[in-house]
Amino acid sequence: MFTLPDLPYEYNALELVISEEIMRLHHTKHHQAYVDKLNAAVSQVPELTGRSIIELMKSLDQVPESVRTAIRNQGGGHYNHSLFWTIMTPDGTEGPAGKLQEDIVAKYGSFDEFVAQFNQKALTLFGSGWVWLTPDLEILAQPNQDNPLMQGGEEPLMGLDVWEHAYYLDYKNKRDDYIQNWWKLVNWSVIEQRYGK
Ligand code: MN3
Repeated sequence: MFTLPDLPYEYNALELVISEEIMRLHHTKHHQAYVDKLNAAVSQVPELTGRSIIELMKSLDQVPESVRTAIRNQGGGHYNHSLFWTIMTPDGTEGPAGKLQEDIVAKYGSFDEFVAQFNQKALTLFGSGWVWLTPDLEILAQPNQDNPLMQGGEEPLMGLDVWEHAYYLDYKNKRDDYIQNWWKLVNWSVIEQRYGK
């Protein structure tokens, strides 16, 4: 059985950028619902019992068709949000630093250019979805609850939720403001650790 992970901070801790109301709804309602529906789908197929969420994401093509869409959407929702909570922290952190910083600059020319390209993908993603930074430092926009693991990729370093439920109560239709503000919360120490793995 999959369970809802605790947030690594209080619900009101990100209010610089994201209100307590959004955080509570997002975690206790949206993420909880992905967990519940994922468990319901997995319970229909005994052979899937005991598989980790990463294994499920990486082997969707081997999951029986009867539950494949459910596991893609609900399992994706569970994996994506579990990562999302960890890469934010109340006041953000300085960063990135070290090898991650060097490699981002080598690839994009500057950190600001990297942020600009990431923001552009987040702003222009039509409908609901996520923008990811992959371990080879590609910026990837994917619809719905899809993630790079489903395409044979490795675990992303970080991701930004651009579903309206992530920002609408605070930002209404101004996705651009949410995206720009979100960088204030990014926990680069966690992302650097993920990059080092
Ligand atoms: Mn969400």
